[in-house]
Amino acid sequence: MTKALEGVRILDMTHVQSGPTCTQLLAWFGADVIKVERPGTGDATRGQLRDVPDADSLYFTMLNSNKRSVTLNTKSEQGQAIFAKLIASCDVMVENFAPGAIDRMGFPWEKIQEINPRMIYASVKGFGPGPYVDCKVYENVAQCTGGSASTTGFDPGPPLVTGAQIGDSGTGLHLALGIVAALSQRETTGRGQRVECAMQDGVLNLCRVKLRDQQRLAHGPLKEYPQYPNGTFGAATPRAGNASGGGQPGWIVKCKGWEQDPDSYVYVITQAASFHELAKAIGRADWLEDPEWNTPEARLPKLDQVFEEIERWTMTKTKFEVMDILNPLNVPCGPILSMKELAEEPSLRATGTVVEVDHPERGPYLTVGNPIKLSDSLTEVERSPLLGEHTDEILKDVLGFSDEEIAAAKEAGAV
Ligand code: CAO
Repeated sequence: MTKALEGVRILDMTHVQSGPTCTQLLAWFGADVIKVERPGTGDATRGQLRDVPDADSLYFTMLNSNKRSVTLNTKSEQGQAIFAKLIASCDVMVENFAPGAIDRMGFPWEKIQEINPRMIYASVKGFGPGPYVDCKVYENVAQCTGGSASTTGFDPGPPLVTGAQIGDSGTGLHLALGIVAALSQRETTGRGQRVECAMQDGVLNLCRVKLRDQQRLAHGPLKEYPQYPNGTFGAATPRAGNASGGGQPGWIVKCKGWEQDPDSYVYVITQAASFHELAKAIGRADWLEDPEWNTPEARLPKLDQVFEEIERWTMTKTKFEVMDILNPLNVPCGPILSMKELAEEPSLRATGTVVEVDHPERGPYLTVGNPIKLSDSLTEVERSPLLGEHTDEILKDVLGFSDEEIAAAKEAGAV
């Protein structure tokens, strides 16, 4: 079976998380991803948060599956000559260095286009053009500057960052889509182009509904927010705690065992269409006859009491029992699953969303496989490469170097 991106060769100049998530996805779709790393050290994440001494960290291995690694000193003269040959031989170049780093290596966009007019040059930066364009940015900075932190957490309470890596992995996803779109356009124009994603923009895109709410504020209180009707609204979209983002009220409630297990909770949505079933299930059929409770409008100012009643019931059940009872009643709900539970979940293993791969230095490890399933381009997750594992192979097969030329490049410290 072929793969969707078979025949596409990626010059992967990415490091840390945002760029590598993008090129890992492209590799899973069949692209030949050549990861260029600095000789000796490589991607800094190889050595960060190490759990096994002297072995590539999970930080690195979980973000660099299915890639080939070549070491190259892009600041040496010989290294730059090799880099230019790689640019000429690839379809896409992806990088997420600090602003201007590739230019400082001597490869501004104009030069890249000159070497290879079909090249698609994709970059992640913290910010787009504007006052912060030159800043270095990590995940949580992006969450804070993209609108996520100001709208996450409880009111009152400080802004909160989320565990989902919406700045890094989120922007990597955006970039991957841009690259695939540019590859498609190249089919008709024959030209490459620049693809740029700013982490601030990516986070804001994922916080789109919060900018929606900012504009709704001008027309009255946000009735689905916990601040309504007993709290106050300020000038900006407030933090909504665990309230449901849509028009259907939801909240996280405790389940049996919550005193010992920090994840013994379930999210329950009290959508109007199935409220009568929910009320009966929790032993409050009386609500259905009572005008104080039997319409969404009547319940809205008393949602805290509705969820207190639901919690009284859920605290007598495990989160999985709640699922088993409420799902057949069409009551949308979801257990709070821990990372341990997700790692052990058989259905995620069966679909390849959680995969175990073997690694020569560290042995077997778990990784998150491709969450995007194509019926005609199956993903086989392979381990990440060791530093420079494919240097000789790439110089020989991609660039046509002879053994003598490879030896000379090594001698000069270029690879
Ligand atoms: N050979 C020689 N030099 C190399 C090289 C190679 N193969 N690969 C990288 N380098 C050099 C770069 O040219 C750069 O040198 P200069 O500073 O002299 O131009 C240097 O290594 C380091 O690059 P950097 O500034 O990008 O690295 P950093 O650790 O200081 O910053 C980060 C890291 C992530 C903050 C920054 O790269 C950044 O802001 N990137 C864009 C936004 C982004 O992707 N952030 C998400 C990161 S994941 O949380």
